[in-house]
Amino acid sequence: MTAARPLSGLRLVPAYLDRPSQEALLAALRAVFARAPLYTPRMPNSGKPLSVRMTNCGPLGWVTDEAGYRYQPLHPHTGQPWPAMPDLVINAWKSLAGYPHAPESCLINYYGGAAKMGLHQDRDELDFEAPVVSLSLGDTCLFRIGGSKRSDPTRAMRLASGDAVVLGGEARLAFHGVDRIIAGTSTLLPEGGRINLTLRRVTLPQQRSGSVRGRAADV
Ligand SMILES: O=C(O)CCC(=O)C(=O)O
Repeated sequence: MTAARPLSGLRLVPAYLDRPSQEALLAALRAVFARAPLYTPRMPNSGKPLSVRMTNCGPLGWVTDEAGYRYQPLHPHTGQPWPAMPDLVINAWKSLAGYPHAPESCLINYYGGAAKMGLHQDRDELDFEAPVVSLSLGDTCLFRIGGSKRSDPTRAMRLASGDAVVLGGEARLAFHGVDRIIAGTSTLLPEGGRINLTLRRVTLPQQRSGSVRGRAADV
């Protein structure tokens, strides 16, 4: 088996958030969930439900359903704008992204004990100069990352509560996913499971539009 080679632009920051910051972020996210409830997203075309539940905060939210992957300003079930990003989220982007413009989307995934996410690339954004910044809360997961081709060798990393990951440079278009959640590894979420936040710039800095169709959905 070929070993995965190191990826430039992949940065793991263990314990980026200490426990009090994790608790503060969780409280802010509970307020987001009250206004923009977690829902079950569906796969393009087939409509098959994903195993994660999702919501968003920030001006644009990433959604998927039978019509495809896309960013949009409204929650698909409530029809309301996504709530603002909590300050802790914006501060994480400022300190980790190394990118001069604000994030436009914070996708929030909730993984119950059996949830996972298949290998995929994040390519529904127009600006690949901006990294994707990820924050993890709750149970540890086994995160898998490979290269820019689906067939590239992959490696697994454990992401624990409070860890941050930056996918920039060569790693920006790396295939990645979540193999599984390791139950009972954190006491942060009383209900168990894991919350992951991914912060993204969606548009090119000089432009902004109401809805950005995903490249994957456009081909
Ligand atoms: O949960 C994670 O760590 C990864 C999430 C992810 O890949 C995504 O939302 O695109």
